[in-house]
Amino acid sequence: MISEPIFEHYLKLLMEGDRPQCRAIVEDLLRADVEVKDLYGNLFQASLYKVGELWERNIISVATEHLATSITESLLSLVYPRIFAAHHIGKKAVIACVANEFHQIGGKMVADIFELHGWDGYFLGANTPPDELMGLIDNKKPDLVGLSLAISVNFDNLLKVVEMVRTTFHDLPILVGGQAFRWGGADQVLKYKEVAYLSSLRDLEGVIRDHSD
Ligand code: B12
Repeated sequence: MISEPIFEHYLKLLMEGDRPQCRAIVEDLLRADVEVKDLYGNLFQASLYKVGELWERNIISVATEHLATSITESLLSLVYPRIFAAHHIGKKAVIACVANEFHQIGGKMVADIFELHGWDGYFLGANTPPDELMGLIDNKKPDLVGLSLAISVNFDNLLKVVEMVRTTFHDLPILVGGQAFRWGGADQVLKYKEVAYLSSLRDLEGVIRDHSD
């Protein structure tokens, strides 16, 4: 578990833009065998949510938020040795952020969690054009698709891509997630067959296990 003092210390360093010290904290946690979902959820996600709050209240600048984001993105790579060590089981997931969605860290975390469970996690990144996503699904033939949505303005883009995937790949399971759902709206996608909304990496692990046989 990540203690309150470690979190507070990390957050302070993150907002100061001190990447080496942030990195040292993460390396210590990894050496102490922190669970990746704990590191992602309770350190990276929680600190970025805090940064977002302070940015929204004009307590920190856009530059400070951008720096914190880029440090966090670079620290995700510290987990790669664990990801690469995972035994692969021949399952595939394609994860993408919907069109006009530039918040990509959450989707990247989701792809990493699939990898840790032995899946090939193909992460397409921010702002994925729906046609490109369809082409990749056709090419990779995944067992599951994940779609990430952080801002409510992009809800129609999510519905459009869910509709496209459902029409062409009738039974392919679709997972949707991201903080846009904090303000509701999941019911709009749940009316489609084989679509599930997940609010946490813990729930995601349960679903991955269910689809891993
Ligand atoms: C960094 C950041 C940006 C960066 C993103 C860069 C990048 N490389 O990703 C940039 C600068 C691009 C950006 C832009 C904007 N942003 Co911004 N941003 C943030 C910030 C500070 C952090 C985002 C983040 O990475 N969070 C951490 C991740 C790990 O959390 P997460 O995305 O929720 O993901 C987790 C879960 O939701 C879930 N999940 C996510 N996707 C999926 C998918 C599946 C399938 C599953 C199962 C689960 C899942 O798993 C993840 C791990 O637990 C947030 C603050 C916040 N609360 O997050 C604001 C925030 C999201 N942004 C906000 C806004 C308003 C904007 C802009 C509109 C600002 C502007 N005026 O230009 C633009 C919109 C750009 C666009 N079209 O997308 C608002 C959104 C408010 C709202 N109600 O919609 C927030 C909340 C800030 C705020 N408090 O006001 N932003």
